Amino acid sequence: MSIERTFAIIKPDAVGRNLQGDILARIHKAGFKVIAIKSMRMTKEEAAGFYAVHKARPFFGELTDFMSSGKIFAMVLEADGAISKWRETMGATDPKKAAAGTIRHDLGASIQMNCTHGSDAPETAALEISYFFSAMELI
Ligand code: 3AN
Repeated sequence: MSIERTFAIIKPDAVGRNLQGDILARIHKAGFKVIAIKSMRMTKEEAAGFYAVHKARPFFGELTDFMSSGKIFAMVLEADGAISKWRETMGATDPKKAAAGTIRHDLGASIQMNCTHGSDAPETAALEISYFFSAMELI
């Protein structure tokens, strides 16, 4: 493994339930360094740009409505093997299928309201980080 950066979101369902403190504590406990963090509310257009790879999926409209429905925390996390490590910390997309102790298992309400997002590969991590953060915010 090598030191990597990944992109993470605390989604509107989790922020709405005031779970950001709990999730950040899990992030620190898992050994990530938070390189950058900001809270914001995406427009539907910004959410559609972020999830452009899912454009053809039947849940795209619902997903972009949800992701623009409230505040999120966008973050860049750094660790050894950060991309897979963060996906393990989050758990499977569907909270019902996620392993005990993962964020989505413990806190997620549904496949859509699953509290967090994480990049799935180095290329998507680079793209997603640059969608939300400028180089100067990542020093
Ligand atoms: P992950 O976030 O685990 O990488 P993806 O990339 O398959 O999962 O899906 C992106 C997001 O789309 C998920 N986080 C979830 O919020 C939403 N999503 C995925 N599958 C469904 C579905 N069947 N119905 C509604 N929303 C979904």
